[in-house]
Amino acid sequence: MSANPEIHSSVSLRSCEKCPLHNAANLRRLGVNTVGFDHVVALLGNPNTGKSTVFNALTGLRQHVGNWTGKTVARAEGAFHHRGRTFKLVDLPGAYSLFSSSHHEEIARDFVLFGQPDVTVVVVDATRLERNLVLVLQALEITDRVVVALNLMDEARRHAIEIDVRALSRRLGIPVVPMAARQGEGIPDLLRAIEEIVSGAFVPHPRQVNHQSESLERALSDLVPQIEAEFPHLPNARWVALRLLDGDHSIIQAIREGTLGNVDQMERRAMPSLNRPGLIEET
Ligand SMILES: Nc1nc2c(ncn2[C@@H]2O[C@H](COP(=O)(O)OP(=O)(O)OP(=O)(O)O)[C@@H](O)[C@H]2O)c(=O)[nH]1
Ligand SMILES: [Mg+2]
Repeated sequence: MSANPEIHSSVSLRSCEKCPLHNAANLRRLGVNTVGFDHVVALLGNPNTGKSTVFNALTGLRQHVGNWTGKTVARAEGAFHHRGRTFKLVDLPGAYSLFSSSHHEEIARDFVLFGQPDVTVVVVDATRLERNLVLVLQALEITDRVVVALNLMDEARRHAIEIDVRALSRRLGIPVVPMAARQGEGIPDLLRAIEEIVSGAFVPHPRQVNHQSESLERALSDLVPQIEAEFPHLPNARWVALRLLDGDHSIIQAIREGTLGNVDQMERRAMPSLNRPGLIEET
């Protein structure tokens, strides 16, 4: 066990002397105790990229992990403490896109859009970078405060896939942290990147895809003020307007029902049979 009392005050790590997470000094895993949190961090990503593995490493909880897609079906919440700040960490179901609308993808999208996370960590499969970057760029349309957790680097190395992490970070304008979460590799760097964003030490200047046309901009300038008037607390009315113009049924329905922006109500509608909590247990 660790000489550092900070690591083990709440939930113990098994055989931790050998793992790199042992070196994540100042990490205190708080399990399900999210009381009095200072910041919210969301874990977004394609299915099966290691989101729940990261979640478990940081909170000490045991979200379901396995090598097939679609294991996490609803939002799961836990907490950790790092260098004077308490974070609520939210594990989300896997999503290929924030535009498509399987129920699981809706839950992930609604949380990133309306849950107002202080940082959204997009967990990316380093062996499928190109496909995974679609979601990163979509997340950047909703929020600037994104960190890419470039996970499964051990697999990438095994397949001799080389990634210029610095260039990727520069091109995206956000931190990119190489990781092998199952082995605990990169966890301290991920914590540092999250801290730099919430403290303002790093201000992301994300690359955004400009795909708007003049007619679309006109439609948006008509629609956005109406949405803002009706839902004054929405964090990103422009994105909602884009979804409406695209005919997104779940957003249209949420507006009709008056639930737009309420993540709990929207999640219950996406998954009526949902019975939370019950997905996680402490180690
Ligand atoms: N080799 C390797 N495997 C990993 C790593 N991180 C996670 N895994 C494995 O990848 C599989 C998927 O991990 P999960 O944490 O369940 O992935 P997820 O993104 O939560 O999956 P969904 O909830 O289904 O979207 C599991 O078998 C993990 O043990 C890593 O860095 N390297
Ligand atoms: Mg999961």
